[in-house]
Amino acid sequence: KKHKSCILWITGLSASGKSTLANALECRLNEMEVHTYILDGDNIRHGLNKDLGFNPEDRRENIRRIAEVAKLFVDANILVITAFISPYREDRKAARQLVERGEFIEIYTKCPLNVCEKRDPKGLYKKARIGKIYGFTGITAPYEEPENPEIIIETDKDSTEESVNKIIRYLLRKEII
Ligand code: GGZ
Repeated sequence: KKHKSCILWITGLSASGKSTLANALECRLNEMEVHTYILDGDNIRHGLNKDLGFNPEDRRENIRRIAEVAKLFVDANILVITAFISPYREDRKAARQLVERGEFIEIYTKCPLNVCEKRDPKGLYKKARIGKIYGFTGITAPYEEPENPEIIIETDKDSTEESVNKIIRYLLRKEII
């Protein structure tokens, strides 16, 4: 079955649901015989970008390299899903400009900070609050909200299934899949 490719760029706070959404989305797309690849912290920050930390310059370089890799996947006609905080508007814009218009789909996993902080699956917010992590997004480092994302998912309100449906409908409407 033939399909086009694009970058589904998921941005949002730590514990906002980026990885959960990426994985559920990949499952559904694969059922539809769409070829996908997820870029996330596990396969990027532990490999290609293991020389990078979390200061603003390193985050910028992290996102720049990820965007370049994502572009290669688009060239290979694989629908790429990225799941990084990507806190800076300017860096997301630069990523968008690497590919053709319509090939970069920004998905904002919108979730109030207090909800993310309550979830705190890795205890990182707690560590940030007591000063054991310096420069943690949302606490002591900025997160610049997307101004015009193609899709907003309110992860404290919408179920994962409904969120996946919303994205699939978007991709069908744009005739990407
Ligand atoms: C934010 C941090 C930090 C700091 C470690 N700030 O919830 P997680 O654990 O699994 O996801 C977070 C991940 C963020 O990496 P990204 O590559 O997505 O960030 S960025 O796009 O800003 O470059 C968190 C963990 O790494 N983590 N220290 N200081 N998140």
